[in-house]
Amino acid sequence: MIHLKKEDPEIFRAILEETKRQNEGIELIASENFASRAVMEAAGSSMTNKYAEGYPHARYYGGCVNVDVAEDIAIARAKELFGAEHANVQPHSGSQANMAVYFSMLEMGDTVLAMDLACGGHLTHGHFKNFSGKYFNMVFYGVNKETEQLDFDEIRAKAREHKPKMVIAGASAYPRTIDFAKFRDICDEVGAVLMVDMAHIAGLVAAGKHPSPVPVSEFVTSTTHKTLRGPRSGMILCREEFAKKINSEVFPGIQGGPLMHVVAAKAVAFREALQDDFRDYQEQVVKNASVLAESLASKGFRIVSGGTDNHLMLVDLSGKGVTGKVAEKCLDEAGLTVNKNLIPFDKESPFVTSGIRIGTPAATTRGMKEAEMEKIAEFMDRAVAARDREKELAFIKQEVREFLKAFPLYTDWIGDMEAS
Ligand code: DSN
Repeated sequence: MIHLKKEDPEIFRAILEETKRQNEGIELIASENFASRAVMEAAGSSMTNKYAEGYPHARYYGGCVNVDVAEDIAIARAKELFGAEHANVQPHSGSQANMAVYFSMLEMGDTVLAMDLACGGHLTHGHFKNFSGKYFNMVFYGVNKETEQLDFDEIRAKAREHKPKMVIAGASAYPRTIDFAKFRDICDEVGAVLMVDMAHIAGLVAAGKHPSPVPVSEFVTSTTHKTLRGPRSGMILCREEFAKKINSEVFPGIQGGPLMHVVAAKAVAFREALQDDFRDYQEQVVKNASVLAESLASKGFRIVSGGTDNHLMLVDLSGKGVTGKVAEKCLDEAGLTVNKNLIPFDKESPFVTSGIRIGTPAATTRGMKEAEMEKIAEFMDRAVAARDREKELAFIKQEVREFLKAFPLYTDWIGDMEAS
Protein backbone atom coordinates (compact mmCIF):
# COMPACT_ATOMS: atom_id res chain seq x y z
CA MET A 1 0.00 0.00 0.00
CA ILE A 2 2.86 2.36 -0.77
CA HIS A 3 0.67 4.67 -2.87
CA LEU A 4 -1.99 4.93 -0.23
CA LYS A 5 0.57 5.59 2.48
CA LYS A 6 2.02 8.46 0.48
CA GLU A 7 -1.24 10.01 -0.70
CA ASP A 8 -3.47 9.52 2.31
CA PRO A 9 -1.56 8.63 5.49
CA GLU A 10 -4.68 8.98 7.67
CA ILE A 11 -6.63 6.31 5.80
CA PHE A 12 -3.49 4.19 5.45
CA ARG A 13 -3.05 4.30 9.24
CA ALA A 14 -6.72 3.38 9.83
CA ILE A 15 -6.40 0.37 7.52
CA LEU A 16 -3.13 -0.71 9.12
CA GLU A 17 -4.62 -0.43 12.61
CA GLU A 18 -7.74 -2.34 11.55
CA THR A 19 -5.62 -5.13 10.03
CA LYS A 20 -3.65 -5.31 13.28
CA ARG A 21 -6.86 -5.31 15.34
CA GLN A 22 -8.12 -8.28 13.32
CA ASN A 23 -4.84 -10.11 13.89
CA GLU A 24 -4.56 -9.34 17.59
CA GLY A 25 -8.06 -10.25 18.77
CA ILE A 26 -10.27 -13.32 18.68
CA GLU A 27 -13.10 -12.61 16.25
CA LEU A 28 -16.28 -14.27 17.42
CA ILE A 29 -18.94 -12.20 15.65
CA ALA A 30 -21.02 -14.88 13.94
CA SER A 31 -21.53 -12.89 10.73
CA GLU A 32 -17.86 -12.06 10.18
CA ASN A 33 -15.01 -13.94 8.54
CA PHE A 34 -11.60 -13.34 6.95
CA ALA A 35 -11.62 -13.31 3.16
CA SER A 36 -8.55 -14.68 1.40
CA ARG A 37 -5.90 -12.39 -0.01
CA ALA A 38 -7.01 -13.50 -3.50
CA VAL A 39 -10.58 -12.33 -2.80
CA MET A 40 -9.25 -9.02 -1.48
CA GLU A 41 -6.97 -8.52 -4.47
CA ALA A 42 -9.95 -8.92 -6.84
CA ALA A 43 -12.03 -6.54 -4.68
CA GLY A 44 -9.22 -3.98 -4.77
CA SER A 45 -8.68 -4.21 -8.53
CA SER A 46 -9.14 -2.00 -11.61
CA MET A 47 -12.64 -3.41 -12.11
CA THR A 48 -13.80 -0.78 -9.59
CA ASN A 49 -13.45 1.73 -12.45
CA LYS A 50 -15.88 0.07 -14.82
CA TYR A 51 -19.52 0.90 -15.41
CA ALA A 52 -21.45 -2.14 -16.59
CA GLU A 53 -25.18 -1.46 -16.26
CA GLY A 54 -27.04 -4.39 -17.74
CA TYR A 55 -25.98 -8.02 -17.81
CA PRO A 56 -23.10 -9.86 -19.53
CA HIS A 57 -23.15 -9.34 -23.33
CA ALA A 58 -26.09 -6.92 -23.05
CA ARG A 59 -24.68 -3.80 -21.38
CA TYR A 60 -25.45 -0.12 -21.65
CA TYR A 61 -21.72 0.71 -21.83
CA GLY A 62 -18.85 -0.16 -24.12
CA GLY A 63 -15.64 -1.74 -22.90
CA CYS A 64 -17.31 -4.49 -20.88
CA VAL A 65 -15.39 -7.37 -22.43
CA ASN A 66 -13.39 -8.22 -19.30
CA VAL A 67 -16.07 -7.57 -16.70
CA ASP A 68 -18.35 -9.83 -18.77
CA VAL A 69 -15.81 -12.62 -18.29
CA ALA A 70 -15.83 -12.05 -14.53
CA GLU A 71 -19.63 -11.95 -14.24
CA ASP A 72 -20.15 -14.99 -16.48
CA ILE A 73 -17.73 -16.96 -14.31
CA ALA A 74 -19.31 -15.73 -11.06
CA ILE A 75 -22.78 -16.78 -12.28
CA ALA A 76 -21.61 -20.21 -13.47
CA ARG A 77 -19.77 -20.90 -10.21
CA ALA A 78 -22.68 -19.74 -8.02
CA LYS A 79 -25.03 -22.08 -9.93
CA GLU A 80 -22.61 -24.99 -9.62
CA LEU A 81 -21.92 -24.36 -5.94
CA PHE A 82 -25.58 -24.32 -4.92
CA GLY A 83 -27.17 -26.42 -7.68
CA ALA A 84 -29.30 -23.43 -8.71
CA GLU A 85 -31.03 -22.91 -12.05
CA HIS A 86 -30.34 -19.16 -12.06
CA ALA A 87 -28.01 -16.82 -10.17
CA ASN A 88 -27.92 -13.05 -10.02
CA VAL A 89 -24.58 -11.91 -8.56
CA GLN A 90 -25.17 -8.16 -8.80
CA PRO A 91 -26.90 -7.29 -5.48
CA HIS A 92 -24.58 -5.02 -3.52
CA SER A 93 -25.70 -6.59 -0.25
CA GLY A 94 -28.06 -9.07 1.38
CA SER A 95 -30.49 -6.24 2.02
CA GLN A 96 -30.62 -5.37 -1.70
CA ALA A 97 -31.01 -9.04 -2.61
CA ASN A 98 -34.04 -9.26 -0.31
CA MET A 99 -35.45 -5.99 -1.63
CA ALA A 100 -35.22 -7.22 -5.22
CA VAL A 101 -37.10 -10.42 -4.39
CA TYR A 102 -39.85 -8.59 -2.49
CA PHE A 103 -40.33 -6.00 -5.22
CA SER A 104 -40.40 -8.66 -7.94
CA MET A 105 -43.16 -10.71 -6.29
CA LEU A 106 -45.14 -8.38 -4.00
CA GLU A 107 -47.33 -5.30 -4.21
CA MET A 108 -47.25 -2.65 -1.50
CA GLY A 109 -49.33 -3.76 1.47
CA ASP A 110 -49.13 -7.49 0.68
CA THR A 111 -48.90 -9.80 3.67
CA VAL A 112 -45.58 -11.50 4.40
CA LEU A 113 -44.86 -13.98 7.20
CA ALA A 114 -41.31 -13.87 8.60
CA MET A 115 -39.28 -14.57 11.71
CA ASP A 116 -39.43 -11.93 14.41
CA LEU A 117 -36.14 -10.03 14.85
CA ALA A 118 -36.45 -10.49 18.61
CA CYS A 119 -36.39 -14.27 18.12
CA GLY A 120 -33.50 -14.33 15.65
CA GLY A 121 -34.85 -12.85 12.39
CA HIS A 122 -33.35 -9.97 10.41
CA LEU A 123 -34.08 -6.27 10.00
CA THR A 124 -34.98 -6.72 6.32
CA HIS A 125 -37.51 -9.41 7.23
CA GLY A 126 -40.06 -6.80 8.21
CA HIS A 127 -38.80 -4.64 11.05
CA PHE A 128 -41.01 -1.55 11.30
CA LYS A 129 -38.05 0.82 10.84
CA ASN A 130 -36.86 -1.03 7.72
CA PHE A 131 -38.28 -0.63 4.20
CA SER A 132 -39.68 -4.16 4.47
CA GLY A 133 -41.81 -3.29 7.49
CA LYS A 134 -42.89 0.02 5.97
CA TYR A 135 -43.99 -1.33 2.57
CA PHE A 136 -45.55 -4.65 3.47
CA ASN A 137 -47.99 -6.01 5.99
CA MET A 138 -45.61 -8.08 8.06
CA VAL A 139 -46.75 -10.82 10.41
CA PHE A 140 -44.27 -12.77 12.47
CA TYR A 141 -43.51 -16.19 13.85
CA GLY A 142 -41.06 -16.72 16.68
CA VAL A 143 -39.66 -19.68 18.56
CA ASN A 144 -41.32 -21.93 21.09
CA LYS A 145 -40.97 -20.61 24.64
CA GLU A 146 -39.92 -24.00 26.04
CA THR A 147 -37.61 -25.31 23.32
CA GLU A 148 -36.48 -21.90 21.99
CA GLN A 149 -36.65 -23.54 18.54
CA LEU A 150 -38.90 -22.99 15.52
CA ASP A 151 -42.39 -24.28 16.15
CA PHE A 152 -43.89 -25.44 12.86
CA ASP A 153 -47.37 -25.83 14.35
CA GLU A 154 -47.27 -22.12 15.22
CA ILE A 155 -45.87 -21.18 11.81
CA ARG A 156 -48.56 -23.21 10.03
CA ALA A 157 -51.31 -21.71 12.21
CA LYS A 158 -50.06 -18.16 11.46
CA ALA A 159 -49.90 -18.95 7.74
CA ARG A 160 -53.47 -20.31 7.78
CA GLU A 161 -54.69 -17.27 9.70
CA HIS A 162 -52.95 -14.55 7.66
CA LYS A 163 -52.70 -16.18 4.20
CA PRO A 164 -49.37 -14.49 3.37
CA LYS A 165 -48.32 -14.00 -0.23
CA MET A 166 -44.73 -14.76 0.81
CA VAL A 167 -43.11 -16.66 3.67
CA ILE A 168 -39.53 -15.81 4.63
CA ALA A 169 -37.34 -18.45 6.26
CA GLY A 170 -33.82 -17.80 7.48
CA ALA A 171 -32.34 -15.96 10.43
CA SER A 172 -29.49 -13.92 11.83
CA ALA A 173 -29.36 -15.44 15.26
CA TYR A 174 -30.79 -18.95 15.17
CA PRO A 175 -28.45 -21.76 16.24
CA ARG A 176 -30.45 -24.75 14.98
CA THR A 177 -30.96 -26.53 11.67
CA ILE A 178 -33.86 -25.02 9.73
CA ASP A 179 -36.21 -27.53 8.12
CA PHE A 180 -36.84 -25.81 4.78
CA ALA A 181 -39.00 -28.70 3.52
CA LYS A 182 -41.51 -27.96 6.30
CA PHE A 183 -41.63 -24.31 5.21
CA ARG A 184 -42.29 -25.51 1.63
CA ASP A 185 -45.15 -27.65 2.82
CA ILE A 186 -46.72 -24.71 4.66
CA CYS A 187 -46.28 -22.45 1.63
CA ASP A 188 -47.92 -25.02 -0.62
CA GLU A 189 -50.86 -25.30 1.74
CA VAL A 190 -51.56 -21.55 1.78
CA GLY A 191 -50.34 -20.72 -1.74
CA ALA A 192 -47.37 -18.59 -0.66
CA VAL A 193 -44.00 -18.00 -2.30
CA LEU A 194 -41.06 -19.23 -0.21
CA MET A 195 -38.00 -17.00 0.08
CA VAL A 196 -35.09 -18.29 2.13
CA ASP A 197 -32.45 -15.84 3.31
CA MET A 198 -29.51 -18.18 3.91
CA ALA A 199 -26.96 -15.40 4.54
CA HIS A 200 -25.66 -16.86 7.79
CA ILE A 201 -25.45 -20.48 6.71
CA ALA A 202 -24.51 -20.12 3.01
CA GLY A 203 -21.05 -21.62 3.56
CA LEU A 204 -22.50 -24.57 5.45
CA VAL A 205 -25.05 -25.10 2.67
CA ALA A 206 -22.34 -24.92 -0.02
CA ALA A 207 -20.37 -27.57 1.85
CA GLY A 208 -23.36 -29.83 2.53
CA LYS A 209 -23.25 -29.17 6.29
CA HIS A 210 -26.79 -27.75 6.40
CA PRO A 211 -29.73 -28.88 4.23
CA SER A 212 -30.00 -26.72 1.13
CA PRO A 213 -33.01 -24.45 0.68
CA VAL A 214 -32.44 -24.26 -3.09
CA PRO A 215 -34.50 -27.29 -4.21
CA VAL A 216 -37.57 -26.27 -2.19
CA SER A 217 -37.68 -22.47 -2.57
CA GLU A 218 -38.72 -20.08 -5.29
CA PHE A 219 -35.97 -17.68 -4.17
CA VAL A 220 -32.84 -17.97 -2.05
CA THR A 221 -30.93 -14.83 -1.07
CA SER A 222 -27.60 -14.52 0.65
CA THR A 223 -24.75 -12.33 1.61
CA THR A 224 -21.36 -13.59 0.46
CA HIS A 225 -19.09 -12.62 3.34
CA LYS A 226 -20.27 -14.63 6.34
CA THR A 227 -19.69 -18.40 6.46
CA LEU A 228 -19.23 -18.24 2.67
CA ARG A 229 -16.05 -16.17 3.27
CA GLY A 230 -16.20 -13.96 0.18
CA PRO A 231 -16.29 -10.18 -0.26
CA ARG A 232 -18.95 -8.05 1.46
CA SER A 233 -21.88 -8.40 -0.95
CA GLY A 234 -25.07 -10.25 -1.89
CA MET A 235 -26.64 -12.63 -4.41
CA ILE A 236 -29.92 -14.22 -5.43
CA LEU A 237 -30.59 -17.78 -6.57
CA CYS A 238 -33.89 -18.81 -8.16
CA ARG A 239 -35.63 -21.08 -10.58
CA GLU A 240 -35.25 -20.33 -14.28
CA GLU A 241 -38.91 -19.26 -14.51
CA PHE A 242 -38.13 -16.19 -12.35
CA ALA A 243 -34.77 -15.34 -13.96
CA LYS A 244 -35.97 -12.51 -16.20
CA LYS A 245 -38.17 -10.99 -13.53
CA ILE A 246 -35.47 -10.98 -10.85
CA ASN A 247 -32.77 -9.68 -13.20
CA SER A 248 -34.87 -6.70 -14.19
CA GLU A 249 -35.79 -6.03 -10.57
CA VAL A 250 -32.10 -5.88 -9.53
CA PHE A 251 -31.23 -3.72 -12.55
CA PRO A 252 -32.85 -1.35 -13.43
CA GLY A 253 -35.34 -1.96 -10.61
CA ILE A 254 -33.31 -1.09 -7.53
CA GLN A 255 -29.66 -0.78 -8.56
CA GLY A 256 -27.59 1.01 -11.18
CA GLY A 257 -24.12 -0.11 -12.14
CA PRO A 258 -22.97 -3.34 -10.50
CA LEU A 259 -19.76 -3.24 -8.45
CA MET A 260 -17.69 -5.26 -10.91
CA HIS A 261 -14.63 -5.51 -8.65
CA VAL A 262 -16.87 -7.12 -6.05
CA VAL A 263 -18.52 -9.37 -8.65
CA ALA A 264 -14.99 -10.55 -9.59
CA ALA A 265 -14.18 -11.13 -5.91
CA LYS A 266 -17.40 -13.15 -5.54
CA ALA A 267 -16.26 -15.34 -8.45
CA VAL A 268 -12.96 -15.97 -6.63
CA ALA A 269 -14.76 -16.84 -3.39
CA PHE A 270 -17.16 -19.24 -5.17
CA ARG A 271 -14.16 -21.02 -6.69
CA GLU A 272 -12.62 -21.36 -3.23
CA ALA A 273 -15.91 -22.72 -1.90
CA LEU A 274 -15.96 -25.39 -4.61
CA GLN A 275 -12.70 -26.92 -3.33
CA ASP A 276 -12.57 -29.95 -1.03
CA ASP A 277 -10.79 -28.07 1.75
CA PHE A 278 -13.78 -25.71 2.02
CA ARG A 279 -15.90 -28.71 3.06
CA ASP A 280 -13.31 -29.57 5.73
CA TYR A 281 -13.34 -25.95 6.87
CA GLN A 282 -17.13 -25.88 7.27
CA GLU A 283 -17.10 -29.18 9.12
CA GLN A 284 -14.59 -27.68 11.55
CA VAL A 285 -16.72 -24.52 11.92
CA VAL A 286 -19.64 -26.66 13.11
CA LYS A 287 -17.47 -28.86 15.37
CA ASN A 288 -15.88 -25.77 16.90
CA ALA A 289 -19.26 -24.17 17.60
CA SER A 290 -20.46 -27.32 19.30
CA VAL A 291 -17.33 -27.58 21.49
CA LEU A 292 -17.42 -23.88 22.37
CA ALA A 293 -21.08 -24.15 23.38
CA GLU A 294 -20.38 -27.21 25.54
CA SER A 295 -17.34 -25.56 27.15
CA LEU A 296 -19.29 -22.41 27.98
CA ALA A 297 -22.17 -24.49 29.35
CA SER A 298 -19.74 -26.35 31.60
CA LYS A 299 -18.73 -22.96 33.05
CA GLY A 300 -22.33 -22.10 33.92
CA PHE A 301 -23.35 -20.12 30.83
CA ARG A 302 -26.86 -20.97 29.60
CA ILE A 303 -26.89 -21.76 25.89
CA VAL A 304 -30.19 -20.79 24.28
CA SER A 305 -32.07 -23.87 22.97
CA GLY A 306 -29.52 -26.06 24.76
CA GLY A 307 -26.86 -26.06 22.05
CA THR A 308 -26.08 -25.43 18.41
CA ASP A 309 -26.26 -27.28 15.10
CA ASN A 310 -24.54 -24.61 13.04
CA HIS A 311 -21.82 -21.97 13.26
CA LEU A 312 -23.29 -19.88 16.08
CA MET A 313 -24.73 -19.94 19.54
CA LEU A 314 -26.70 -17.54 21.68
CA VAL A 315 -25.62 -17.23 25.30
CA ASP A 316 -28.09 -16.15 27.97
CA LEU A 317 -26.08 -14.18 30.54
CA SER A 318 -28.90 -13.47 32.96
CA GLY A 319 -27.77 -16.30 35.28
CA LYS A 320 -24.36 -14.62 35.53
CA GLY A 321 -25.91 -11.33 36.57
CA VAL A 322 -24.53 -9.48 33.56
CA THR A 323 -26.15 -7.94 30.47
CA GLY A 324 -25.10 -8.44 26.86
CA LYS A 325 -23.96 -4.82 26.72
CA VAL A 326 -21.60 -5.22 29.66
CA ALA A 327 -20.31 -8.59 28.41
CA GLU A 328 -19.63 -7.22 24.91
CA LYS A 329 -17.59 -4.40 26.44
CA CYS A 330 -15.51 -6.45 28.87
CA LEU A 331 -14.85 -9.15 26.27
CA ASP A 332 -13.70 -6.46 23.85
CA GLU A 333 -11.32 -5.13 26.49
CA ALA A 334 -9.94 -8.65 26.86
CA GLY A 335 -9.39 -9.03 23.11
CA LEU A 336 -12.49 -11.10 22.25
CA THR A 337 -15.04 -9.58 19.86
CA VAL A 338 -18.71 -10.60 20.13
CA ASN A 339 -21.99 -8.76 19.77
CA LYS A 340 -24.72 -8.26 22.33
CA ASN A 341 -27.89 -9.93 21.11
CA LEU A 342 -31.48 -10.27 22.21
CA ILE A 343 -32.37 -13.76 23.34
CA PRO A 344 -35.90 -15.08 22.74
CA PHE A 345 -38.42 -13.36 25.06
CA ASP A 346 -35.71 -11.01 26.30
CA LYS A 347 -36.77 -8.57 29.01
CA GLU A 348 -33.95 -6.14 28.17
CA SER A 349 -33.94 -3.63 25.30
CA PRO A 350 -32.00 -4.28 22.05
CA PHE A 351 -29.37 -1.78 23.29
CA VAL A 352 -28.78 -3.74 26.49
CA THR A 353 -29.91 -7.36 25.89
CA SER A 354 -29.56 -10.42 28.09
CA GLY A 355 -27.38 -12.26 25.65
CA ILE A 356 -24.45 -12.37 23.31
CA ARG A 357 -24.15 -14.10 19.94
CA ILE A 358 -20.97 -16.06 19.29
CA GLY A 359 -19.80 -17.65 16.06
CA THR A 360 -16.82 -19.73 14.98
CA PRO A 361 -16.34 -19.01 11.22
CA ALA A 362 -13.55 -16.43 11.66
CA ALA A 363 -11.62 -18.27 14.39
CA THR A 364 -11.82 -21.46 12.31
CA THR A 365 -10.40 -19.64 9.27
CA ARG A 366 -7.34 -18.90 11.43
CA GLY A 367 -6.89 -22.65 11.94
CA MET A 368 -8.36 -23.05 15.41
CA LYS A 369 -9.79 -26.40 16.42
CA GLU A 370 -11.53 -28.00 19.41
CA ALA A 371 -8.70 -27.43 21.93
CA GLU A 372 -8.62 -23.71 21.10
CA MET A 373 -12.40 -23.49 21.60
CA GLU A 374 -11.95 -24.77 25.16
CA LYS A 375 -9.30 -22.12 25.71
CA ILE A 376 -11.58 -19.41 24.29
CA ALA A 377 -14.36 -20.46 26.67
CA GLU A 378 -11.86 -20.09 29.53
CA PHE A 379 -10.83 -16.59 28.36
CA MET A 380 -14.49 -15.59 28.10
CA ASP A 381 -15.38 -16.93 31.52
CA ARG A 382 -12.45 -15.09 33.11
CA ALA A 383 -13.21 -11.84 31.26
CA VAL A 384 -16.88 -11.82 32.28
CA ALA A 385 -15.90 -12.51 35.89
CA ALA A 386 -13.33 -9.67 35.73
CA ARG A 387 -15.71 -7.21 34.07
CA ASP A 388 -15.08 -4.45 36.63
CA ARG A 389 -11.33 -5.00 36.89
CA GLU A 390 -9.54 -3.14 34.11
CA LYS A 391 -6.07 -4.43 34.96
CA GLU A 392 -7.19 -8.05 34.85
CA LEU A 393 -8.92 -7.51 31.50
CA ALA A 394 -5.72 -5.98 30.12
CA PHE A 395 -3.79 -8.98 31.41
CA ILE A 396 -6.18 -11.39 29.64
CA LYS A 397 -5.80 -9.32 26.46
CA GLN A 398 -2.05 -9.86 26.63
CA GLU A 399 -2.58 -13.60 27.04
CA VAL A 400 -4.97 -13.58 24.07
CA ARG A 401 -2.28 -11.89 21.94
CA GLU A 402 0.25 -14.55 22.90
CA PHE A 403 -2.28 -17.32 22.18
CA LEU A 404 -2.94 -15.84 18.72
CA LYS A 405 0.70 -15.91 17.69
CA ALA A 406 0.18 -19.55 16.68
CA PHE A 407 -2.63 -18.43 14.32
CA PRO A 408 -1.21 -15.54 12.30
CA LEU A 409 -3.59 -13.50 10.18
CA TYR A 410 -2.43 -11.19 7.38
CA THR A 411 0.89 -10.81 9.25
CA ASP A 412 3.04 -10.64 6.10
CA TRP A 413 0.81 -7.83 4.92
CA ILE A 414 1.07 -6.01 8.25
CA GLY A 415 4.85 -6.39 8.09
CA ASP A 416 4.97 -4.96 4.58
CA MET A 417 2.71 -2.05 5.52
CA GLU A 418 4.79 -1.19 8.55
CA ALA A 419 8.04 -1.45 6.62
CA SER A 420 6.89 0.55 3.59
N1 DSN B 1 -26.27 -7.77 10.63
C1 DSN B 1 -25.86 -9.08 10.14
C2 DSN B 1 -25.53 -9.99 11.25
O1 DSN B 1 -24.68 -9.62 12.03
O2 DSN B 1 -26.08 -11.08 11.37
C3 DSN B 1 -26.84 -9.64 9.26
O3 DSN B 1 -27.04 -8.77 8.18
